[in-house]
Amino acid sequence: MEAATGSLELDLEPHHGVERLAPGAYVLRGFALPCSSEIRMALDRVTEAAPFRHMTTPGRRRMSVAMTSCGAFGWVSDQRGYRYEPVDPETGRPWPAMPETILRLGREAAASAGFPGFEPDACLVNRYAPGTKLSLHQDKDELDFSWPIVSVSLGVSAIFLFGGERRQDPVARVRLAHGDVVVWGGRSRLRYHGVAPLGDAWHPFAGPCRINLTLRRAR
Ligand code: MD3
Ligand code: FE
Repeated sequence: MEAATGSLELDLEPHHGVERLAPGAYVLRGFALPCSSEIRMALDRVTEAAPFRHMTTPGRRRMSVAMTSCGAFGWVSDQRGYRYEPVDPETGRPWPAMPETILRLGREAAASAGFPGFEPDACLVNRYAPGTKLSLHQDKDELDFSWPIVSVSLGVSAIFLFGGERRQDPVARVRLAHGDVVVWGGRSRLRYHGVAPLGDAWHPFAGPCRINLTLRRAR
């Protein structure tokens, strides 16, 4: 600190370390903790307007993850395929707006990982009950892969499966706990990933469930 020259360092917020998982993939442990109760209330408003539902894959399989969305676009899967839509097919209404607290978290996490200017227009909300898993897949329904995806883990911890660029590549296992934020960009943006079956546990945020938010630039 340089009190005499007036160059004071501002250090009001606790400092979060940014841990690199892989080129372009950064874990911000606990980054969402300061706003978790605001997110909890915001999610109640989102799921009141656009309730969680189990979508169907193009191969007619029911997904075990319950999903909804907020923002200008929501992610939809049905027999016709995967895509982003401005209207929720269940309610016939536009998806609920992205809550300001979630939008701000997404911008700040992306900037902290070296992606300034990220303005998500879609937030997919995934809910995992005990035993729910998400099979290995790539996220490629977005227009521009130069934008990262920001994921926010809430509630019960999960083992995240982080593969490579090909489905058969080896898979690393990473535990993601309540409040952890991961930014997936650059060379990691198109890597295969999934979630191992959720264990039986309890967390005050969502009881037996894990909630994951993924903030995306869809268009
Ligand atoms: C790595 N969700 O919604 S978030 C999904 O925990 C999804 O609900 C998981 O995969 C979940 O599509 C994982 C972490 C994540 C999200 C996007 C990625 C990891 C990623 C894109 C590229 C590489
Ligand atoms: Fe994904």
